[in-house]
Amino acid sequence: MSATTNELQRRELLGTMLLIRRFEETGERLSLRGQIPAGIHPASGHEAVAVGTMSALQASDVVCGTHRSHHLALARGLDPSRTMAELYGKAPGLLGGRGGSMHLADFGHGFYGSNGIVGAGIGIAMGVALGMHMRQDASVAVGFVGDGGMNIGRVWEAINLAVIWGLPLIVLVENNLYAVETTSAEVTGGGSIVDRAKGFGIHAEPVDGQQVDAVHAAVAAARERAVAGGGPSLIEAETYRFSGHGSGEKASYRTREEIDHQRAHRDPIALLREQLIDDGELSPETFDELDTAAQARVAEAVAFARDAPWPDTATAVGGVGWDE
Ligand SMILES: Cc1ncc(C[n+]2csc(CCOP(=O)(O)OP(=O)(O)O)c2C)c(N)n1
Ligand SMILES: [Mg+2]
Repeated sequence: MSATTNELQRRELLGTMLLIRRFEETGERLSLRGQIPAGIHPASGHEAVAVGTMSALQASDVVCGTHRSHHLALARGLDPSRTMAELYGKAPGLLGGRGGSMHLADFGHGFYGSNGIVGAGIGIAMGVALGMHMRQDASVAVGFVGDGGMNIGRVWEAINLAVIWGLPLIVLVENNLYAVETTSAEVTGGGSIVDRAKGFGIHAEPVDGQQVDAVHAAVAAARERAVAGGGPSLIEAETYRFSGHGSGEKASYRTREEIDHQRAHRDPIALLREQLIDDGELSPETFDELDTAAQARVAEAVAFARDAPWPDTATAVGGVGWDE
């Protein structure tokens, strides 16, 4: 994969970003109606980070997510119907309906899971990268983490090990400015995640997380460096979540004006749409067709999940494959 995306690719990336947006909007609605049992952490607004990253990876690479990972799963190519079925807790879900939103995984697609423990994905990705290093695989492990997760001690332990062992690890920070209701700028000592990372000796750089091309280029370069033996990288992608921390949140920690401003000027889908139209690579009609296709795919996923059977209660104790 090249460091820049071509015309066809960029339309495909836009289609996947629309799929994510429609999936998240629908998921939030269904969660509020109680059809998806439990809340979810929607990632509307984070689409360019997910799609820009995954488009720069190879099939042999491994991705570890966070508690907010539907966008990562879909961008990695996991089946939308089985992903939605997992949110519903139904048997054909990715993990047999036993995990739910925070436990999406598909090892066959190199997706080692979303994770309810903040920061845990970096330790898992570091371990995967160690395995790749020992086997001399030309692959990388990407661990996603939020700005809040960058204040977790074990994240830095994992980064330190990756640096001293020269592991093919990419730490992808989705800095959406908040950790639940906490403003990240107020709790980030030193003021900069990238500067803190440099102190650990890891190659670190910021990227505009709302520009899919910029994310793709940064990850492609980090990947190239890692497989050439250049060690780990940290990429801090500035993004924004348009929804609350979880579905149904009544937010008092940020203003309506801020959200409206972000939606008007920093929507990654609108930015890519504009760019492609300006470059003569997309017409408004083609955009609408991509959007209609995304909505139809999500409707199909919802129907699949709604009509699917529940997991067999006889296998509930100990889980699938449990040996008495
Ligand atoms: C170890 C741990 N501490 C606290 C929590 C509770 N918690 C869940 S999400 C979250 C905020 C995470 O913020 P950030 O890393 O910025 O990710 P974002 O939600 O913004 O995507 C917290 C504190 C948790 N799940 N795990
Ligand atoms: Mg955050």
